[in-house]
Amino acid sequence: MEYYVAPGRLNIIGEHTDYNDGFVLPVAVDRYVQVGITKSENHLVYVASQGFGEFSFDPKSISPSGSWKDYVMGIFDILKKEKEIDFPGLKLEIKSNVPEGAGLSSSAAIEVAVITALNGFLGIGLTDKERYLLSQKAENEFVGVQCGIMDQFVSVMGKKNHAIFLDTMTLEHEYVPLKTDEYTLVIVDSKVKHNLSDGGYNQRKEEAKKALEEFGVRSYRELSLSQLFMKRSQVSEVSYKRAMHVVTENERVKEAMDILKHSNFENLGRVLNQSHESLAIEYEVSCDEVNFIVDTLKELDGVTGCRMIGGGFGGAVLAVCEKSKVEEVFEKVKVEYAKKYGIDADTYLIESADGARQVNRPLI
Ligand code: GAF
Repeated sequence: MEYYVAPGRLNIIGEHTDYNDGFVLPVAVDRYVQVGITKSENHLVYVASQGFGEFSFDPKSISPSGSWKDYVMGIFDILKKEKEIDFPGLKLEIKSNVPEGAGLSSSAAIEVAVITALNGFLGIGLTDKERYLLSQKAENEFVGVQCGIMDQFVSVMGKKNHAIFLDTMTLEHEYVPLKTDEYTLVIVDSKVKHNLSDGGYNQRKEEAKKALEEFGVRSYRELSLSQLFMKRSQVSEVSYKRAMHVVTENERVKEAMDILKHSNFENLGRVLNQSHESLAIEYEVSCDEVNFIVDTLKELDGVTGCRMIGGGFGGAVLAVCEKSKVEEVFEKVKVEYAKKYGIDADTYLIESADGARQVNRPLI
């Protein structure tokens, strides 16, 4: 059996900008989806997944199931359609230690791990760019979530000890060294996921597109803050708010990159706080539980700032925290959250990692 891994990702800043021609600043993290791959004895593909059970399918006739299996089958489907791959029977053994729903993009990690395994094992010869673009296409077309390119991009292109500044319009990118000094990035998972999540995501995408039409521009790159103010009375309230988030979030991504390059890591906290406010008030993708965690963290000694991460409507919060205070902060936020909502929040310390690759022996 050959083994391949793809990392989850943490987005430092640039939320809901990747499908709006914007900027993002993600990091690949040391949590992986691992795919073991070998030939099967017949023409079927057998998938065994720790935690999710087993299933099999005929790669000649694939259709969506409406479940997590679509992240796997979607990759076969897109490779068949776009690269005319005639798959032999295969056995895939999938394991993951990327926490689900914690804003670390476990779904993109499955897609990228599967495409990297198929590419390596069958010698398909895909470039890095093809791996992330085809993974995104599988999610858009087969899974039916209209996600941007960020998650798949960083799962393929990640680099240990670096964040990636990515222009999602041109795909130009720059690796920015992550020097956190006495600070670190931590995650608190609210463990709530409101029903809106996928539908709400697609709806925000539509609203952001409609806002562009109302402002009379083709891309958010043509819209400045002063134009936003000037045209305020000519557009709907929703369009104004969505555009306000996208335009200001892009500025915050540039500021965050500057902080990573030139100043103290602790200053990142201030920009994260601003991002959260914008996501909660202008883009309206947060929820009570996540806002509570943000408000609680902000009051704790050792935290310089925090914000919701990922698609929203639940999920996790990212905070910049003094290394020496992490345990205390985790303990306090868990107690307060449990008191208020009766939920035991999960907490994670984050380390950066390299992008998807073959490994000599299983990591998980
Ligand atoms: C999800 C999507 F998959 C990303 O493409 C991105 O839009 C993110 O939500 C919000 O920034 O993770």
